[in-house]
Amino acid sequence: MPEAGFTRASLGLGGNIGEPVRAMATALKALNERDDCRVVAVSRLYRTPPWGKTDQSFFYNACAILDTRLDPEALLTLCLEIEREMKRVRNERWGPRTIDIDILTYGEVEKSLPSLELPHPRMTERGFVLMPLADIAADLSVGGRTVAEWLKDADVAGIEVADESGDWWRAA
Ligand code: X6L
Ligand code: MG
Ligand code: MG
Repeated sequence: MPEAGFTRASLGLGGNIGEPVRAMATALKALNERDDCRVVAVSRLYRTPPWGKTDQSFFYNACAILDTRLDPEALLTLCLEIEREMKRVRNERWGPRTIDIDILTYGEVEKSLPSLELPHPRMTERGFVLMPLADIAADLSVGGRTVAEWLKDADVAGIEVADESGDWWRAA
């Protein structure tokens, strides 16, 4: 249970150009250093084949559990700010990126705004999200099933563990 005033959220992180692992680690440290956010758990690090637009490099992906006092919109703004500080450039849709930080879930909130849909509408189809998320939140309920249940039906072909430890982000 998060401390009073905090809501437990889950994040998906990924990247496939430059130094994506360092970028993901830097993002997690930036979140953890804030008074209004605490990184509670981080998954193993995964190397994953590109989805959607498949003619690009493999990605690194991971997930994190974050306790935060920010509301969903403020958390989204913060994630986009961190992406921008890390020089993310938004070129083609689904194309290569230095870093991507997605809010997957925010407490039990279900909402649909043009800028933010919770839970993330496609998280339950994506092996590169479900596999890391199952490391740290297998029993989390999303759309009526747990993360572990969604993972059983997901395509995880080609996904490999790149770092077995949950603290790869502290050293990077
Ligand atoms: C048909 C059409 C089937 C589109 C799938 C899937 C589109 C995923 C976009 C899709 C479709 C996405 C990552 C990625 C992207 C990532 C890996 C996306 C957005 N982000 N592949 N592809 N990891 N492995 O973080 O997720 S682009
Ligand atoms: Mg994404
Ligand atoms: Mg994104």
